[in-house]
Amino acid sequence: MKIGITCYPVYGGSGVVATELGKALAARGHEIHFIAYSLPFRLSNVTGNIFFHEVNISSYPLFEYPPYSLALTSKMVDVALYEELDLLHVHYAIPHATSAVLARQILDERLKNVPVITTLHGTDITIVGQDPSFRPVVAYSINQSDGVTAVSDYLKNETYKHFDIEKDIEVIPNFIDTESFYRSEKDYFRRALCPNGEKVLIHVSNFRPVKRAQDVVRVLYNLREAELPVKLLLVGDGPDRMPAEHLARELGVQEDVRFLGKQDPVMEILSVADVFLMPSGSETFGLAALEAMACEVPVVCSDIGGLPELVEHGESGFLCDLGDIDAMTEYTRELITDDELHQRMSKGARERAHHFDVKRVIPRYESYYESILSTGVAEAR
Ligand code: GMT
Repeated sequence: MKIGITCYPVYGGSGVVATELGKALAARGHEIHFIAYSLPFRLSNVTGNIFFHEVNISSYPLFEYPPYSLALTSKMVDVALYEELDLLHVHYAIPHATSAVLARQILDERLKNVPVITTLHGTDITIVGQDPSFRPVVAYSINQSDGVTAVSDYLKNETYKHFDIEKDIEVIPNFIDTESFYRSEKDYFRRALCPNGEKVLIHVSNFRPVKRAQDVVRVLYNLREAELPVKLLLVGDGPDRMPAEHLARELGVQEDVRFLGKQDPVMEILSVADVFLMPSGSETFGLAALEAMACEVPVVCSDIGGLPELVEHGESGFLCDLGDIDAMTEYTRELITDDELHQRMSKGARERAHHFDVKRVIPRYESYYESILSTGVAEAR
């Protein structure tokens, strides 16, 4: 198949999923055309059957807000026609689904039939999409897509709950390549970070308020108050990084917290960690947690959103009530003080990650593409 993929090319879960999906599909012989405003950050080399088409937006004195969605639509039309795409698969509804639906209408006029598949990822439904400035257009674009997928049952249900949706939504979870994403020996790094054999907690996110990064600092503080030897690594960057830094200083634990900024890939850093903390207020799947689990790091997270579909309480991690920092502290304490429990749950985390292996999930996308192409939805439009 010749597939056009559009995503946000920057640091973020939907971009990672879209890029890894494109790479995996290309490895299975499909021709993949990424259409985005810059090279997706996990797509370092564009070779063989992977192509990249950059969306350029012309500036014009009238444009205080340059119309990116329209430039994207035009690029989709161009690529679909000249590369003879079979379908467009867009990740994150805003504005990608809308641009794709419009592109398909333009292509219809030119007698080129290109179905649109939209994958819903998270805040496009749970937060941003519900803003009145986007809501009607999000609902319309989902309903007008030929196929719709969501990354968890939770997200599927939220979409039906908050929008008037007539379409069937197929759940296809996030995935990981467990053959290339695994815990590796990084003893020298660990010794440098923890010269006195401290345990390592880790949090990886884009530091938006929804990630509640400050809760992680509070967990570390509680553990240090209990005189447990522990360090915290914070990976990523965003609006809540500075407040988290300030909080660490205010609580006097700044010496035990390392802010590493944006890092990719995170496999090597995850390989020195003992516990992954994810206190998010909303999380449709939790790809960062899955990456940690593939590296044998048990997860202590909020019992919200799609996280219970990923983390099995007591097996691969612990689920806590949202904002319950004491519970998060207690479960983390158990994991860093009970070696037997930690070993069992590290193994459980890796086993759970296998359940979401790329080899299991990519064929589900392929079958879904085939079903959309074969139902002739596009012809019937
Ligand atoms: O909101 C983010 O953190 C980024 C967002 C995205 O769409 O880029 O991530 C969402 O999609 C990921 C991939 O499907 C999921 O694993 C994340 O759970 C989800 N984030 C949220 O729901 C907050």
